[in-house]
Amino acid sequence: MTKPDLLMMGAYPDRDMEALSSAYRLHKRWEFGPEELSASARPLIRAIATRGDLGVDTQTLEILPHLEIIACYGVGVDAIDLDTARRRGVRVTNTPDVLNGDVADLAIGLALAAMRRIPAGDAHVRSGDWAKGNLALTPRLHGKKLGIAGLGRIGSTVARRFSGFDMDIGYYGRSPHKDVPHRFFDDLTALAAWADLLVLTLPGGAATQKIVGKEVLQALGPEGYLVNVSRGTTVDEEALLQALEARTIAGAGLDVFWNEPRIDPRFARLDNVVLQPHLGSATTETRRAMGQLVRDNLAAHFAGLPLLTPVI
Ligand code: 8YV
Repeated sequence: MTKPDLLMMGAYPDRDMEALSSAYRLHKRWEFGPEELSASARPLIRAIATRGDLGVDTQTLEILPHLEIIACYGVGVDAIDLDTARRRGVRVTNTPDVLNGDVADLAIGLALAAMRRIPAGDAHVRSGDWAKGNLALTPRLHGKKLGIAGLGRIGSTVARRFSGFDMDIGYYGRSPHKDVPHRFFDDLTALAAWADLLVLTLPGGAATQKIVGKEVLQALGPEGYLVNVSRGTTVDEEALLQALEARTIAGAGLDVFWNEPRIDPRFARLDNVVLQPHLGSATTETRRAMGQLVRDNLAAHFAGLPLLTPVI
């Protein structure tokens, strides 16, 4: 059987590249721009493999007349033009659940690092400044009020992780979840005003764009901390930078930004923010599971079997 033609929007780990190249005829986008996809290759492409940070734009969708499926290496599909895919009858899959634990772990790490100032403590020891004196005391994390914006799969895992910190937990979402012992807020500003620590686990996309702006940050207040492990687009970044510079909020732990990886240089000049390069799911175990799920969804599609994790 001839190998189906697969357009890869970005590289995957070697393990996945080897497995995919044995089952598909690969067209690697990073070796040419979309407009350069040869006229002869375009009608051959039946599938796309992409990543959460890359997605698939409308122009690419429109030049592939026989596209059947897009498999996303990531849970977030906000960078994929789902409306055009749906209109074209193109299926889309993602990699949910396999990364919940790692993203939640990083949320804990960013909260502790920002509130207990772990990077500053590490630098204080490495520089030898410890011999000159101790760092200032910090606020504690345990026993404080945790607000979670978006109690989905990742948000629920975050709640479970933090429940070991004896924290009151409240959450914001479109509607309350049944059988959840946490306090529901239908207003994000009200949640921020109540919380000491606000963790963002919202999906990206137009519906949540800049949902955390000046008002929410002012409500979080000068002793409040923000952790973002969702998408940079959920935050009005100018408002956040001003809030950090002016100490309108106490600090933040950020794994996602606008314009990754070339983020606003003002972040690097701040000592009350901990920065990570979008590492939420970046563990060997999780990336291996994500790659396997991408391959299993593609294999199911070409075998005419039900998709494992369909989005549309
Ligand atoms: C990326 C993510 O997919 O799952 C997501 O939505 O953002 C990440 O897991 C990953 O960084 C690979 O690009």
